[in-house]
Parts: sequence; C-alpha cells; structure tokens
Amino acid sequence: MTEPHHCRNLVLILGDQLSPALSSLKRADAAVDRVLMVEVMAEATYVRHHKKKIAFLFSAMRHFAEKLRANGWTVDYVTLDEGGNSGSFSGEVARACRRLAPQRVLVTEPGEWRVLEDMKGWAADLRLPVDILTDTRFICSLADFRGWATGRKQLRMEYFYREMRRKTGLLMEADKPVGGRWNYDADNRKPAKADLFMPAPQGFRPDRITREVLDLVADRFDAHVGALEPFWFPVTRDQAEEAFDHFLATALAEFGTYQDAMLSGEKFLFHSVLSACLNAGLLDPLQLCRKVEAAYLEGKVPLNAAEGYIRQILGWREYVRGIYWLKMPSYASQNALAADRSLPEFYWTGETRMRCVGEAISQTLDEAYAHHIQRLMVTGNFALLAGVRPQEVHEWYLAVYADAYEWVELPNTLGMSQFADGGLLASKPYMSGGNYINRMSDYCGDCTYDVRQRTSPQACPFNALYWDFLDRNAAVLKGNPRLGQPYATWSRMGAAKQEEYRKSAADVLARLDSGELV
Ligand code: FAD
Ligand code: DLZ
Ligand code: SF4
Repeated sequence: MTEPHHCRNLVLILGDQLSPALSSLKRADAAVDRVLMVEVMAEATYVRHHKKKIAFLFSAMRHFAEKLRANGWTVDYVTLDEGGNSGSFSGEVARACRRLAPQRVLVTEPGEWRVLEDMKGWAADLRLPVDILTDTRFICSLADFRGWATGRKQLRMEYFYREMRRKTGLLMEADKPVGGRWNYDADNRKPAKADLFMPAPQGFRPDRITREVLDLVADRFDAHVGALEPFWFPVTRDQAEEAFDHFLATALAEFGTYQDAMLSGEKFLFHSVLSACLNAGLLDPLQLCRKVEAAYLEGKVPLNAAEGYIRQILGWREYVRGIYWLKMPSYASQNALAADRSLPEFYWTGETRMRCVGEAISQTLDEAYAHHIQRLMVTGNFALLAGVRPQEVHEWYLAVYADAYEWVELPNTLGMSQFADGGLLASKPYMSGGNYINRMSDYCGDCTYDVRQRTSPQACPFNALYWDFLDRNAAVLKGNPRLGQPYATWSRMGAAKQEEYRKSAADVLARLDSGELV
C-alpha cells in the first residue's frame, strides 16, 4: 500500500475493466490522480465462482496494476489478504476516500445492475461527487441500442446485427453484405470427426504474480467449485492478443463449419476461448472484428468463418448487453414457463450417466469453459426440459464460467436458453431430444442410455423429456408458429403413445428429485 497522500480524483477500476482506453482513465491525469483497484470478498463470493475464474481475474488485475504503474500511474492495489480490507467495493472506496481525501471519485459504469445500484448511493454516503462514466468499450452504446429497440415489436438479434454491419462497414460492399448474404449459418452445421486436425488454444505458463494468486485462491476458496490447475489462461493484454493471433492462424478458418459440433474429449474444437479475456477488458471487440475481416480479405479464411465469428461479437455480444440494460431489473426474476424444479446436484459434480451432460459439466469444472453449443443444447437444454427454476440455472452459469458477468450471462441463460423471458430473445425455445445431440456429437455412442429408444428405462432421457416439456407447457407454447410442427406430431401420436412419454418423463424427473443417479 502506498503512503497516505491527497489526490485530486480517485479512479476506481473494477476487475472487468482492465483496458487502457477505459473512460475513467481517459478522464484522469496520472500526475495528480490515484487509481484504486480492490480484491474484495463480496465480489468473489456473491456466487460461488469457479476457482479458475477468481484466479484469472485476480491475476489479470494484478498484472494490469503493474502495467499502469509502469505507465506512470499511482495505483493503490488492495489485495484480498490486506489487513483492514473491508470486503466490498463500497467499503473499499470509503476507506480509500478517508485515506486519500480525493475531491471526486471517477468510475466507469459497471457490467452488473447490483453494482450500479450500490454505486448510485456512494455520492451521498461519501459526501463527494461520484462520476459514473459511460463504458465506451462496446461497439454499440446503450443509448444507440435503446434507440434501435424503441418502437419495435420484436427485438431480433439478426436485425440488430445487420444494423451494426451497416454502421461499422464490417464485411460490407457499399450498403450490401459481402457475398450477398448477411448470415452464413446454414453452412455452419457440420459435426466434427475425431480424425480432424484439432488446434488448441494458446496457453501460458503462470508467472510469479499468477503463482501467488493461485496460492491465495487455493487457500481461501477451497470450498468453491472447479479445478484450479493446470492454469494456462492469458492474464495480460499482450498474452490475450497473442492467443487471438494464434486462433486466427490455426482455428478461425474452420470456426464456422464446426461451430455447432461437439466431440468427446475435445473441449475447445475450433472456438477462440477468449470470452474471459474479452469480458475482462484484455481485448477490444471492434479490433478483433477488424482483424477477422482483414484475414478474410487477405484470403486466409473463408467468408462463412469470418462472418460467423464477427456475428458472435458484433451481433450477439452487443445485443445481449443491450437487452440486459434495457430490461433490468425485472428481467432477472422472469419465469415465463413457471419452472420450479431445483437444479440437480450433478451440475456441481458432473456425476451423471448422461454422457453429453457429464462431458459438458466435467470440462466446465476443469476449465471454467464450455463452448456455446454445450452450454445451450446440452446443459441448458436439459435444465429447460426438466423444468429447473431459471434463477438457479442462472446462478450456476454465473458461477462456473470464467467469462460470466451478469450483463452477458443473464440474457443468454434466462432468455436464450431457458425461455424465461417468454420469447423476447428467442422466437422459440432452444430445445431438442437426443437426436440433435447425436447428430452434432459422438457422445451417444458411449452413453449408458440409448438415443434411439424413446420410453424404455434405457432410453435417452432427453427423448421423453422433450415431448413432456411440450405437453406440460402447451398453454404457453402451443400458439407459437415455430412450434406448429412438433405440436402437430404430438397430436398425431395418439393418447397411448403420449401417455408412455409422460410416464417415462415422470420416471426421469422422479429420479432427479430423489437424487438418484440419472
Ligand atoms: P467463440 O465461439 O470463439 O465466439 C467468439 C466470441 O463471440 C466469444 O468469445 C464471445 O465473446 C462472443 N459470443 C459468442 N456467442 C455469444 C453469445 N451468445 N453472447 C455473447 N457473446 C457471445 N458468454 C459470455 O461471454 N459470458 C457468459 O457468461 C455466457 N453465458 C452463457 C450462458 C448460456 C446458457 C449460453 C447458451 C451462452 C452463454 N455465453 C456466454 C455465450 C457463449 O457460449 C460464450 O461467449 C462462448 O462459448 C465463449 O467461448 P469462446 O470465447 O470460445 O467463443
Ligand atoms: C468477478 C470478480 C471477482 C471474482 N472478484 C473481483 C474483485 O475482487 N474485485 C473486482 O474489482 N472485481 C471482481 N470481480 C468482477 C466484478 O464482479 C465485476 O466488476 C462486477 O460484477 C461488475 O461487472
Ligand atoms: Fe446424451 Fe442421450 Fe446421447 Fe446419452 S444418449 S449422450 S443422454 S443425447
């Protein structure tokens, strides 16, 4: 800790604000202002974050503080173990104000509603001006998103994305999309084969700072989920950029084609595994999109890959943030399907006989990472079909993924995956029986259950749960035009077959509720 010294502005930088171009830093002056960064128990425990997530963030924070110091800033960095650490943002800002008597506090707006609510009380509590500045690190400002959303009946990502393509000029020829189509998803549905050359994300050996953090996390967060080591994540901007360049050179070309594929033992396939870095501020989203566009223009990657990747960042990532801030705080408590089952314990342990779910969860516990289709069509799909309370599903996703902050996790979980917002984000629930998982992966071959059986005790649980879900939720979903076909199939099935499905689903759900191995 630095010696007491009055400063002009106190600049609080949060753990996911590790960007040199941060609005609060841009407003400040290294000669007279002081940066405050704090490791606090409240942030580390408001959900039981995965050990790797805490280690990643503390290490990235400590490295960022070093970088700021090297660039001439005076940084007060409060470690978790520092004597007197009050354990919360509010407490630490108050303590720093007593120590440094600043004239003003500067902070860039946080990524979570609950933190913003706290911050709004600081000026009165501290009797000081507290400037909460716009976060300019996103490609679409919240004001522009609100403008886009105003007056629209439906807020579909695809239309927002087209607008963003036009605005940024990414993959555009005058006012037309390059190649004539906005979206190449139809080319992106190939299952992967084990004999494909499989790239691996770039890993980094822990340095002294990371080792100290790993010891701290091992010591203080033993009760949290997940494996701490091996720890290989990038923790600095330079490393994150190196990892991105490695992805560009080794994996991007196949990203589109195998985007929805899943393969036993292959945790990363052709994904970039950079969301944790991006969300902590170690990478700049627009810069990534420009680099991907350049790789396409130089003929290094095909259009379906470049467009697919850019859509995830320019489209989905910006869109879910807009939705979050548009709809909070009521968004968090929605439960359109009135789902009320507890989250099965195996989400925390990986102990299930369902091979697909077991793979997705155990790699999540190992790496604090699973790719999108595992999150959506395996763990998310199962929770949706089983009728798990969306708020419990939300807490799980927020805890276990290194990239999880509420602004991005909540709309993905509650909206896209659990349909708890009643269809604001997705025009129909993302759900499937075992067939889809079988088509997109090699999991079913080695599973205890049989994906081809429908209602026997050996049948894949997804099969009966799928029909039972449609049946249970008919009052809400039957009128959905995109579900006309499955409901027609269900009706044609006849009463006896329907009853078999209901009974089989009831068996699975009873086993889940009693804690039996499913
Ligand atoms: P890639 O497949 O390489 O994609 C590139 C980038 O695009 C990602 O790094 C990410 O920044 C962005 N991206 C892709 N899809 C989305 C999306 N749907 N929403 C926002 N950004 C997207 N992503 C998070 O960053 N944090 C979360 O907490 C999170 N929770 C999710 C929960 C559920 C239930 C689901 C279905 C998805 C969630 N996602 C979340 C979105 C997505 O699964 C992850 O961004 C992605 O898997 C990260 O891996 P990657 O970096 O290898 O991504
Ligand atoms: C996620 C997290 C964790 C685990 N710990 C800290 C911390 O000790 N200090 C900090 O500044 N930020 C942390 N974070 C990130 C915050 O939770 C995040 O900044 C807010 O949720 C706003 O998005
Ligand atoms: Fe998953 Fe069903 Fe396939 Fe088993 S059979 S891996 S439970 S989809």
